[in-house]
Amino acid sequence: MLIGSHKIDSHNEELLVSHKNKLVFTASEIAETENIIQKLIEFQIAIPSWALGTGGTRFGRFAGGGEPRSLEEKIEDVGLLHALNKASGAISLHIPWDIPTDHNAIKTLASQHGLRFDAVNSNTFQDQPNQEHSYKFGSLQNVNKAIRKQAVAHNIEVIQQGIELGSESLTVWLSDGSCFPGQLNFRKAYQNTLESLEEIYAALPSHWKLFLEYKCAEPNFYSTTVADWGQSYSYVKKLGDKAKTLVDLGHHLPNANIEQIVSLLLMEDKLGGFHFNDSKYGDDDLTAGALKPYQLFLIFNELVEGMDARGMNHASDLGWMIDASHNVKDPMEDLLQSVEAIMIAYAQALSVDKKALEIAQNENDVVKAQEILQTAYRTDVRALVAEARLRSGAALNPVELYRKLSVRDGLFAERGFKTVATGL
Ligand code: PSV
Ligand code: MN
Repeated sequence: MLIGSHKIDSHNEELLVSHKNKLVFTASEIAETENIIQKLIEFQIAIPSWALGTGGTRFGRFAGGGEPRSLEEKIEDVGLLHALNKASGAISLHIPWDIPTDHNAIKTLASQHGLRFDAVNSNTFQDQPNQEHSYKFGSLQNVNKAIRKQAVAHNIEVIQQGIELGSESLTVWLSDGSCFPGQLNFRKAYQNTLESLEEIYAALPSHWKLFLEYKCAEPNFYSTTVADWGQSYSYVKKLGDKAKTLVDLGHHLPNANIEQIVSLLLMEDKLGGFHFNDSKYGDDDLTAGALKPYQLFLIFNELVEGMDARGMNHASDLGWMIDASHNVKDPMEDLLQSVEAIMIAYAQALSVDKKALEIAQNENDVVKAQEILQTAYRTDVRALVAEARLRSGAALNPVELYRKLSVRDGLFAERGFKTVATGL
């Protein structure tokens, strides 16, 4: 299924007058709107191949129907999202949930939709059919050398797949850890993991990065071997320049100050990328910005400040990915909402009066500092995000157009009601 540009144009025509009025008002409130719009046009967020089907919990999964049945259909779905918002121009694959059989054909299909391949993800948290050794007691940390070797070999195979597709990074997330005190010698688990990661790191092409994602708990509930940013930092620091920490917003203990973590990792040149989502209790994988949009803004405020301090390119120097899973929403609508929330937070952060903030900080003017941040947060920037879309040939209101064109009905007709996408 494709969305022709004439459909986008006629949708935009209907909304144009009202949009332009809002834009004029926004430009009267915010300085340097042109600069912000240009940055928004360049900013792309990768869609995870595992988020296009309905998510579930251990209690069940209520498939929504019309889900992609193959990697090709997942790429088509991301192509639909990108046609609607021109801000989702990349896909992140999880191996072996998505193994390309014909790399050239897959690459051609992706480029037809204007997509590139972002980080490839390895999976040593599940056993696959015909796998020799089980990961029940961990993979890279395992006390058994043969199991560690198998997990290392899998990661190297994922790198090979990524090379074929033109990816430039590998994300390693380990479920390794322990469920009970005494189960694990923490130091040995760390050392085994480090040794395994070193072998994987050695297989990286020179221009690649390795992202080491941390998570405080689940599926192990007593200890996790890469549990927090400090532990990830300790590994990536030892591995070398190409190794960086990946921050998934749902992977912290309650009330963690994620914006501070991000700021310090950037300062140390060890921030690699992001998995965006939102949460209330744990790794809830809810739509980005659905619960804590102010936190998302504060994170972007540190990102922009920290990237500018290092002269980094906002669009390309870090990996921007969504990692979410939707139990009750149409996954495509949810992803459109996540991308929108991320773009809004980024635009708000770009609009912060940084010079005034620096003066307020140097003068210990706490009230002024709060005023500056909250002015940026409370000024409606949605017209800037919409204008970036308009100029890129995307829809002024992607969710509205998705519904108006009955995209999901079209997917039901093409794929049926009983399809189930691979993933969690
Ligand atoms: C683990 O919870 C995680 O955040 C990792 O990024 C995995 O690759 C992904 O979720 C699996 O759904
Ligand atoms: Mn993640």
